[in-house]
Amino acid sequence: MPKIVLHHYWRSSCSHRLRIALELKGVSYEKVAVNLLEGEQNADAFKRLAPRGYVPCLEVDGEPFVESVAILELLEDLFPTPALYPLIPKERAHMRAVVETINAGIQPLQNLNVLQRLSEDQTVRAQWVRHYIEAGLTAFDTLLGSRAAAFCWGDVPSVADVVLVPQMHAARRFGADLSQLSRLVAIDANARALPAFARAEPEAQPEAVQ
Ligand SMILES: N[C@@H](CCC(=O)N[C@@H](CS)C(=O)NCC(=O)O)C(=O)O
Repeated sequence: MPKIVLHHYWRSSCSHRLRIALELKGVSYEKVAVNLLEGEQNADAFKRLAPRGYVPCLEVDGEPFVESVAILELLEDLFPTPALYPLIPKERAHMRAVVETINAGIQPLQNLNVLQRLSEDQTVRAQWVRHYIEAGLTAFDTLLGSRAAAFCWGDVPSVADVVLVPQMHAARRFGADLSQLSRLVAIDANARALPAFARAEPEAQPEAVQ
């Protein structure tokens, strides 16, 4: 078993994705907290691991990896069971597309330094974020089509749930309107009822501020 170290922030949705995947796959790992509100992501020591100054960063036997979705694929390769991606190429491509509606279509637009550059006004920031969350999650739900059941892709958790749950957490935090997204609300609740998802929750991290 390689030595795995996760550099993360408790409320970062990209970090939350990796905690879920590591827990689902039963991988033992150490956590190093990076406090984004105190600017620790911009410290030289952290930027030597993650040059853009973003969490998460995952060290595998001392080798740093960045970009959470690339890391999810690395974890799938290193720890294939339980599988979080479909094996059928077209289904795998559809799942990657669903993942990107959040990874590329929502998360970058709610990122801390983007909001700081956008406006000092919390109301402006909230309206901006809610727009992208509601539009992106609506597309996510449509793309799931008839695959959705207890989870996004049928009856077992997949990488689609791994990215959905952190995004739903952020949606609630930013006050997005989820009234038209009852299917995603139910899937999110089903996933969070599982111990692996519960252990990965932001509020379950020791440094969480309530
Ligand atoms: N595409 C990157 C995005 C990483 C990212 O945006 N991380 C956020 C937290 S979720 C961050 O570290 N923000 C620090 C900042 O904005 O200064 C990934 O998926 O890992």
